[in-house]
Amino acid sequence: MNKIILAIIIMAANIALFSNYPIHAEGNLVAAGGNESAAVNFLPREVTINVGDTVKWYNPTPVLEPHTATFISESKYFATPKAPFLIQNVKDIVPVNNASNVEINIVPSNSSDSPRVMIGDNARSSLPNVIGANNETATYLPLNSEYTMKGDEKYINSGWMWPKDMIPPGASPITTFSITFEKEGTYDFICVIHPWMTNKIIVNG
Ligand SMILES: [Cu+2]
Repeated sequence: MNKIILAIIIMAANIALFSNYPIHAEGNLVAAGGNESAAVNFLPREVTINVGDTVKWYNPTPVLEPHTATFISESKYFATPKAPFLIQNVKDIVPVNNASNVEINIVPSNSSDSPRVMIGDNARSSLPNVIGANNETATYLPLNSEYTMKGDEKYINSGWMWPKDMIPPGASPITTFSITFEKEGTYDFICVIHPWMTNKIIVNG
């Protein structure tokens, strides 16, 4: 079985603070040709495989920035990194680590029953999950999942993949995601944190 490894590359040009980092290229990775000024991208830019092959994503960037590999069938399945949640039956919300520079964002709501809204992490963005063809709710996958794609899913998300050995405190320790493709076709995917990161997998029968 063929295993393709896809990397997420941050090019040096647009990131002044980290301007000395080189392009990573390991194993069968190839650096993107053409426009090398793209700030953040998947590499290689396009992947052609056969039914039964597996593609594995990881994040080789030297900066503390997560990325996702996310397949979205309709725009309504786009998952923002953060979302507003009504606070119901919760008295106090305090940071676990008071030494950190963090504070929960609470804003007024329009609901008289739940007068407060908390801005919090959206698990549909940050954790591996799938919405199947006949579902509206998500099935959460193990961290660093190896998922077999049927091809008709509404939504498939890797969760936030961090650079290996650079997982920040409190974040889910996700560094990889794999998909085995069972059906031929062309599958576009994006990073939900940086939606301009786009790429495609072409699966031949
Ligand atoms: Cu990204």
